[in-house]
Parts: sequence; structure tokens; C-alpha cells
Amino acid sequence: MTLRIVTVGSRKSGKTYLANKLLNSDNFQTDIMKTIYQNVNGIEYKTIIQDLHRTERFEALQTNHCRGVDGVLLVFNVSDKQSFKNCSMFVQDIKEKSNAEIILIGNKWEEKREVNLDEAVEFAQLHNANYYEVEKPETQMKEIFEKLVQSIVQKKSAVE
Ligand SMILES: Nc1nc2c(ncn2[C@@H]2O[C@H](COP(=O)(O)OP(=O)(O)OP(=O)(O)O)[C@@H](O)[C@H]2O)c(=O)[nH]1
Ligand SMILES: [Mg+2]
Repeated sequence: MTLRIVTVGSRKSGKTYLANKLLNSDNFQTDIMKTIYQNVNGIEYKTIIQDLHRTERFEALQTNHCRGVDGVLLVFNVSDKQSFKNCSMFVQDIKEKSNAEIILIGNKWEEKREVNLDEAVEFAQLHNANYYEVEKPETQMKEIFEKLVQSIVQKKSAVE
């Protein structure tokens, strides 16, 4: 079983930056796929992660990339309200195209805060997602990814 995971979020919200931290890489190229092996309860799962980008003109998802994915790292910038607002549209789109587990990530690397913790948590709960605010991506991204794969595996075994 190979799990397919994508990054989703507004332009410049930090998707590529965080994906690079997860992969211990400096140059993970957008739209290229990388394989990560993740252990859950003693079983090694092969996951393929793909970092998506927004085009200049459209905030909308690159539809086909999201079709049938197993997991989504949905990223917004805590210092950019619009990037949070856009998450509603992304979630709707993801849900139309997949049964993916979603983890909402508030990327926090600037001082300015435009999105409250409460509203982010509430939004995540509404959509059955976990919320993580990331300040130390070097360590946190690995934990978050592990959590995402765990949730995917749980969901799949519940269905079987
Ligand atoms: N220091 C720091 N810089 C960040 C962080 N997240 C993003 N950046 C910077 O913000 C800019 C945009 O980040 P990207 O990761 O390229 O954003 P993206 O979501 O991949 O953007 P698109 O691919 O255009 O949709 C880059 O210059 C990053 O270096 C962070 O957590 N810490
Ligand atoms: Mg990018």
C-alpha cells in the first residue's frame, strides 16, 4: 500500500519550505514526488509526497493532483489572514476529490499575527482535521507527518 500525500495552500504560505524541512532537503522541487517511509505500529508504510504550488493567476487547486489523495498538509501563514480564509475553499475542493485526511498547519515564522489560535482550531475541528502551529519546522514537521500517516492508516483500517 502506497500512500499519496500532497501539500496544499495559498501562494507563499510556506508549503515548499515546510516540505523541505520534512525531507531534510534544501531543494525539493515543486511538483516532483519524493518517497518517505513511515513506521506506524511496527509496519513500514511507503508514502509519496508531492509539493503543489499555486499558479500566478489562480488560487484554485490543481484539481487532478488532488484526486484520490490519501493525505493533505494544508498550509496557511498565521501572519496572512487571506491565506487562512482560502483554506475553506481548499478544504471544499479536497473533499470533493478525495477522502483524504487533512492536517491544517499554521506556519508561524513572522512576528505579526493575523489569525487567532482559536479560530484556526475551530476551523480545523469543523472539518475533522488536526491543527498544528509550526514555529520549529525542523522538529515539528516530522511529528506532524507521523500523525498524518497514523490517521490515514487508522481511517483505512476502519473501512476494511
Ligand atoms: N524563515 C522562514 N521562512 C519561511 C517559512 N515559510 C516560508 N518561508 C519563506 O517564505 C517564502 C515562501 O515560501 P514557500 O515555501 O516558497 O511558499 P509556497 O507555499 O511553497 O509558495 P508557492 O509554491 O508559490 O505556492 C520563501 O521565501 C520562504 O523562504 C518559515 O517557516 N520560516
Ligand atoms: Mg512552493
